[in-house]
Amino acid sequence: MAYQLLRFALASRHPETRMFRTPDRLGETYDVVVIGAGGHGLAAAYYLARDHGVRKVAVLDRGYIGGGNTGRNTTIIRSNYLTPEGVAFYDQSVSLWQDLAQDFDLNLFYSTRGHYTLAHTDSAVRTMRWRAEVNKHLGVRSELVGPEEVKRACPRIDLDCGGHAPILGALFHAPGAIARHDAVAWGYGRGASQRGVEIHQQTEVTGIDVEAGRVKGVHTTRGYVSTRKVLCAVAGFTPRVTHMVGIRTPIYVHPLQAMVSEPMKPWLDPILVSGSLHVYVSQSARGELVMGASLDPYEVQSTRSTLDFTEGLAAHMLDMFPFLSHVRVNRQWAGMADMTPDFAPVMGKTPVEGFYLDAGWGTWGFKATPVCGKTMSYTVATDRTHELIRAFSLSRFERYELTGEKGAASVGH
Ligand code: PYC
Repeated sequence: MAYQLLRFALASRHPETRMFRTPDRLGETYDVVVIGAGGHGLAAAYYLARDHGVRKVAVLDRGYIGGGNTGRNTTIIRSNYLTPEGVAFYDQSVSLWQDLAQDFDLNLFYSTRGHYTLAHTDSAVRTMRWRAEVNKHLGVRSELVGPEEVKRACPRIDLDCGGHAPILGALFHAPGAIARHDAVAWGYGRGASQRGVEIHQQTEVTGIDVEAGRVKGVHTTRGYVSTRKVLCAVAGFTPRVTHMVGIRTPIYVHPLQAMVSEPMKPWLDPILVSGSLHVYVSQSARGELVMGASLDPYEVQSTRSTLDFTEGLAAHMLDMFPFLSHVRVNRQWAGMADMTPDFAPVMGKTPVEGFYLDAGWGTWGFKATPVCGKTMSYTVATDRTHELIRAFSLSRFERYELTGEKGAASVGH
């Protein structure tokens, strides 16, 4: 490694190509247009090209790759869900994650930490037990543990939480992990670009032509392209895009904020989540505490940050870790979360032929990036719904067959 680095540093011409090509012009026609160059859109484009031989694909983004929720989340990866459909889906994602760095030949800083969802009330303990049993039944490693195990894994925690919310137990999920979020978008972007996919940044979709119930083309700020298939993977912008094809969804958009502390020496190995205190936290490879809370309590399409959020989250962090009282917050930011009534995503075909949705990712989308790419590329390429996403169809809301995952959301919303 040292030799490689030295050779690279001394080379007169840098042999590394750019991560992805940026074509000058938008083409006139594509087999598939993907709206949204976040992890999900790029992953779908990557697997469309790699697994299905569909290479005439354009990925369009009004901003830059990974600039939406891919680059704004707190990077937690887990599969300890509540419904059998959710567990099977996210478990497949965790398996894909584990091979992704090798697949890309790119370091994603994937780090398995173990994930504790703390229970502060009897009813939370019951839900954790329920999740543990569903997980075990489906071969996913989860178990209910007592407070002493939480203390062993995280000696700096105050189990009493300042007397506000004593910890009664936790759901421990050994495969829980974190990863470098930008690198995931770059890895998928590079792999897709190498296979002929075009990535067009700063190219906003302004309209979608639908004739006789099927997609015909896409209007953008850089011209019109004709296509018979459009995949919408735009996180908090979903209602704006579905409006263009006349589809209604029950998705509503709330901001979700996060923040990081100044770097510290490593002291927090696992990922901790507290539903009652509305906190999730892990320590990154850089030593920063990466922290988030629940959604902002009002529907608004904005990525502004608020002091309210910082104060509220800091107070709850101090309940668990009073020794942090002198640690500074370095940055804060927000994303826009596509919330659904049952806290499960909306994926697959829609009433408009050729228009596919990868949406409703609320506060749970990053971990699903690889499996979304796999299942959506299959669905778009074959026009058949992938088995793993049947429970997430848009039509479930008409059939009143919801996939209730609220009890497995990272914090109470
Ligand atoms: O679903 O694990 C999760 C999560 C963590 C932060 C926000 N959501």
